[in-house]
Amino acid sequence: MQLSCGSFQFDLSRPIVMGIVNVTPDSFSDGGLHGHRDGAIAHALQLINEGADIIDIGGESTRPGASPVSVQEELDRVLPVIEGLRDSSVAISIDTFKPEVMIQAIAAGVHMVNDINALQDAQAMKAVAQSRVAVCLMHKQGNPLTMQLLPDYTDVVDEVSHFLRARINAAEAAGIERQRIVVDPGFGFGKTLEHNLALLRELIKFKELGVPVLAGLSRKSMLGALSGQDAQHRMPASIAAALIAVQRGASIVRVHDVRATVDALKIWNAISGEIQ
Ligand code: 9MG
Repeated sequence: MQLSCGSFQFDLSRPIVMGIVNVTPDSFSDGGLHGHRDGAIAHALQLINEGADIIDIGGESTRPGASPVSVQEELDRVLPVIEGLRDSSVAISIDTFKPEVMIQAIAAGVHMVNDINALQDAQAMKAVAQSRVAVCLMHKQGNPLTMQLLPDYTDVVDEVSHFLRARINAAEAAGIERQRIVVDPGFGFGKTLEHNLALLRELIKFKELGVPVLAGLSRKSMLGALSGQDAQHRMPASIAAALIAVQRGASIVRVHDVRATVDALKIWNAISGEIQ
């Protein structure tokens, strides 16, 4: 399977790693004028050095209960980081659901849009359709402020799959070629632990959608619930989850701990054939 990502072309016969860079006030600031920018760029360069294939830059937290930020605030956070990484050797992804942020990030040179809203906003769809960037269409139920209050599904795998198929069809109808599309079941986005486990157990079913599958499990609360560890101590659980996802068909894993994930995948690659 191939992924066309702006000027990058990924051959997904082996899983690839997307490293997470959150540009939020609590992430990198040392109190200085350029604390966010410099800290985020340094962190991204470290993740590239550790083997990340894609860097996902986000300026607004999407954790359950997170407060929204304005378009201008998000742009002020992410654009300087995108500009600082423009000449790096890897693909840059913008993690946003705001059309205006997508438009400016694409103009600044990103290769991918990671939209937790799956391009349901018409302006977001248009922004991606008019470009050459790849897009990750993610499923969520509700919005980050309220989504964990009462997640409800009859058959979570079936419903998420149905939603993602409809979003692929809408994206193709808008002019986004299939080779530019990735789907993601959205672990933790309006899902209970049981929903998340069902999605991971049956992840292989999402391969039927015919586009690469991205899995984001890194440090998530479902791993805390299972391991009893707080977010800072969830690396072993995150590596296990990434390996299970890859074994069940994920082509891209979105992670905080790039070096450890890359090492684990080297072992997986050594004993596996191509992804089925
Ligand atoms: C922004 N973000 C946080 N978690 C995520 C996940 O699981 N997938 C994607 N695509 N984006 C995520």
